[in-house]
Amino acid sequence: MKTQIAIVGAGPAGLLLGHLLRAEGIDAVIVERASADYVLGRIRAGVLERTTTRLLDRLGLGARMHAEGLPHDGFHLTDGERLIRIDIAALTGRQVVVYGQTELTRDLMEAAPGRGLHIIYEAADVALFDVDSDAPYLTYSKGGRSHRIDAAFICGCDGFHGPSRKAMPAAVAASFEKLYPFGWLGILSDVPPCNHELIYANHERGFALASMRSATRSRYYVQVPLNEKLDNWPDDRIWDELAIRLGPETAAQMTRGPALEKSIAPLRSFVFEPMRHGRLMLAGDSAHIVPPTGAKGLNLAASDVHYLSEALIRHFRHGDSDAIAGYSKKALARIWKSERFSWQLTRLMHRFPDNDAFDRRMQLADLDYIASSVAAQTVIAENYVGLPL
Ligand code: RFL
Ligand code: PHB
Repeated sequence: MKTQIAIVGAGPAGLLLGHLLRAEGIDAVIVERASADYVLGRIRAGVLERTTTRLLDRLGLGARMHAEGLPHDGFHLTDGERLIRIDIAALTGRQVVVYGQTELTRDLMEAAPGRGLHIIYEAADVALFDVDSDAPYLTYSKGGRSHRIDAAFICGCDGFHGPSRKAMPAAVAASFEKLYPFGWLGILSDVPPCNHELIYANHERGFALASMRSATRSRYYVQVPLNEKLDNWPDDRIWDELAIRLGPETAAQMTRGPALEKSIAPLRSFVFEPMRHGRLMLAGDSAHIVPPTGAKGLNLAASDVHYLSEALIRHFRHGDSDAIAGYSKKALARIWKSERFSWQLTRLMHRFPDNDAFDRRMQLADLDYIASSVAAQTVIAENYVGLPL
């Protein structure tokens, strides 16, 4: 098969990129290792910045997000005792929208056939070749046969564990990584949220987050040690721990229910540079990871593909390849600022095993300062709603 752009991975980055290219009449084919149901079964992000919602609107695919998504004017930080509201609407004039990654992914997947975006699911053994030549290609196997796709460019949107980043020669690349000594245990339950806005809590026992997917579906997280076993956390223990960490006022509003999904995700900061080599470009989690504390991962994937689609469109429309050459630098400038924000918020809100009493007092003083300073709240708000493209 021959196409203009071969995309590896049908997560948010690959799907959004495919649609943005198709909207300009550029041919794109996505190869995805998993089945559509498997991709939709992964419970992940929940908070969309305006840069992300605007992309969906531009594609004319925002109807369900506007109907079912929950616009939020603010969120809360707490030290387990008092709530500090960050009024993002008043401080920045913008909102965020709570709309699950699974819903956004479903909207993009369902619209694909009608827009000529070809997605090949269950494509095994994807391998990339000749990415530094004018004729890159990839191969995959499906149905017991091996297949080949020739393309003008290959876009690696295959997440942290995919093959695209590994196809970049080590000699031209550098990676930067920070592993955190804890993970987030997430629980999804069909109970009403405890608050109409998100609450990020720093309790002496560790971090907790109260989030949601809808007026009847809640998403909560608690910080747990790295390598913690899910078996150690029956539902009741999670609810008890949330009640302690979120504080008595919030706990009084919390409805408990059975877990629809429970999982533990490790926390990591990671950046890979550069994001382009020859005719291979990376976007989303394949090039960078942020800890989920700032809700930036999916939104960064969206801003990457915004830059990348613009560069590819300029190449095909105007024969201008400067934009492709400049893609990595442009995307990385925004990525590093989101890395910084996610890292800072993670440090502010979590209990680190080597924290001593002084470190704890520093966190509390930081929260106290934020509570009293509009300037400090503005810094948090403007990062949370998303920096300009
Ligand atoms: P994805 O979503 O990982 O998609 C990559 C796709 O590539 C496929 N793939 C392959 N395909 C073909 N061949 C191979 N060999 C392949 N290997 C992999 C995979 O099957 C998959 O379908 O990456 P993408 O598109 O870059 O999107 C990134 C986001 O998914 C991620 O950044 C966010 O989920 C992060 N994140 C959050 N982001 C936010 O913006 N706001 C949030 O509130 C938020 N909360 C979260 C999060 C991530 C979490 N976890 C579990 C990591 C909460 C959690 C708990
Ligand atoms: C979520 O609802 O899954 C969520 C919300 C905010 C975050 C991370 C995850 O910062």
